[in-house]
Amino acid sequence: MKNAAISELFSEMADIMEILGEDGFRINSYRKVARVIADMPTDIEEMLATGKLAETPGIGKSSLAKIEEFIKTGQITAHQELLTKIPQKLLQLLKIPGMGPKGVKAVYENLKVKSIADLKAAIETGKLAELAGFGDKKAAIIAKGIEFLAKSTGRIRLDQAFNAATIVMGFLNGLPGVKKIEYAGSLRRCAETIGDVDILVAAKDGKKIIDAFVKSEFVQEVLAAGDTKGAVIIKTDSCPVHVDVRVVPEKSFGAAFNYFTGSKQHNVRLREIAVKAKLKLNEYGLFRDKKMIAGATENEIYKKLGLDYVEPMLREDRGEIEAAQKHKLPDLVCLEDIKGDLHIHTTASDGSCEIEELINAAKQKGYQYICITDHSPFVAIANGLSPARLAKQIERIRKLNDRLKGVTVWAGTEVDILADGSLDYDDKLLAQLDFVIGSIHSRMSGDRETLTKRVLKAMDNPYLNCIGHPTGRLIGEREPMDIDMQAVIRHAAETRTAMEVSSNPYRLDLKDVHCKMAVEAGVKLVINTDSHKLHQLDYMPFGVATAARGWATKADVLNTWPLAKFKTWLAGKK
Ligand code: DGT
Ligand code: CA
Ligand code: CA
Ligand code: ZN
Repeated sequence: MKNAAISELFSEMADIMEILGEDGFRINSYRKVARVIADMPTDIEEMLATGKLAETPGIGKSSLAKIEEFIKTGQITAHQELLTKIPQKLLQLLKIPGMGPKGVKAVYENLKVKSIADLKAAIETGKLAELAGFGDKKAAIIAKGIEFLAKSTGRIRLDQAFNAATIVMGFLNGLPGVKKIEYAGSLRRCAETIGDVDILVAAKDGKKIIDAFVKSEFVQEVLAAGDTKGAVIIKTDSCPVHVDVRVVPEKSFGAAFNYFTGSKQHNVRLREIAVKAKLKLNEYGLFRDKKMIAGATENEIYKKLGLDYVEPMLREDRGEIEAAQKHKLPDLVCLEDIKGDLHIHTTASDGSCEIEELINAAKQKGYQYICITDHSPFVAIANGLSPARLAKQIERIRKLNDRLKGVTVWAGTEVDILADGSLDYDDKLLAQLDFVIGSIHSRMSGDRETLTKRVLKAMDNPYLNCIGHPTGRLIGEREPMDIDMQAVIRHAAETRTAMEVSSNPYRLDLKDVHCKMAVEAGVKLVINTDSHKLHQLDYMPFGVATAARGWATKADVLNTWPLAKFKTWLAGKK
């Protein structure tokens, strides 16, 4: 689908026009087109062919012509022309967290900044801080943003890695002689970012498979191609991805699967246990002298080492080896346990779905309940609901519920936690809701003490049920807030406040180690998607995996509970 690429071109055109100070009305219409296309669930080419694109609100004649041009030629002349009007490296400034088109325009016009290097210099000489609209604080944030950008290591998000694995596995699946295919490495462990994707194939003739793999059409660059291993960079919709493919004999598949799943630290511990038992463990099998005693499956390897089977999500050497020896591994929460999604936005604020669409989607997923949680007024850019609009929404949801079968819709909110720790609706209104998530969306760069106090104070509100995306990080884009998580978790236990695990692959917030702290403190988790679009409801497995990496069981996760039990728990706070 060319949707993403076209949407990006329109927003880039809008960015350039904004930097050049062109007509605001046109800029907005380009942004609108970008948004409409990004939200479009069907292939834009198909929409164009069937004439549906021309009827889509927000897409005028001139945009239509540009889209048509892109589909025919792979570029848009107007875009190319805009690019000639600005310095080549200027757009890179937009990648810095804290810099928008307005900021870029200001530094370009007033300080002649044409690149990130120029901007760095302007920060060092203090010129940026002197510029109207910036100041010391903002300059410091931007300096941090530049550092952050430089540090980003090329690791990719879980969703991007899964897409890449799907492409490659789909291809390998069609090759003759392939007995088994699995993904291993950090992807199988569902780590929060992925360095490269490791795929394992069981087959006799490795060379044939590697040859076919490195020649496949999605390959952009071949890094290595041997008899049993190929390493390449593949093209995907979102980014280039490094993929390693290894071919092993079927009788060693379990040993290889175990070895290449890692983590390295977990492997080291396993090998130590083997050595103590006078055995040898490597990627070919578990051996006593020269005799292989296990290797075809992971299960038999763990068993022969005297361990219970360890789920990949736990293989980080964070106590799982000891627990496996004592038969004390947790029975991890899994996707099938999830009974509802409790953080979803609708068109009332900044979501793109109607409540009715969400109900249908929830039914398809077999959920028993969902909760609608639009924003509160403080986040004006997200069209947060005024108290009156929220009251109306509550009424509407109650009416809808009367007619519903099989699934219950809760009226909720994602209310802003304001700078002083108070909530953005009054208690009287909050009291009418089924579920209240409180989140921080402003002044996120405050100091540790201020931010921690702010969260603790919010939890004291008797109507607050859950802290949403507690650290506010965006993987690869924004650092987490500096918060004393130990203190927050302790207070969550004291106030019967749950902590959210956001399944959005940019967030995964709480992260795994914080989930484990929460679980150990007896704090309940809620695994949500924070969906703004329909397809984002599918993010749930990422959150479940993150909670599982934090050793969470079904009992630790409120939205695996039956409705009545959940309600009773919630009632206990007030
Ligand atoms: P990544 O790709 O950085 O996200 O992380 P992994 O865990 O996928 O690491 P990768 O791709 O370098 O290697 C895959 C697995 O292979 C790793 O989890 C464990 C195993 N492995 C790789 N190198 C070593 C090593 O030097 N020693 C041991 N014991 N295992 C290794
Ligand atoms: Ca890897
Ligand atoms: Ca690798
Ligand atoms: Zn949200």
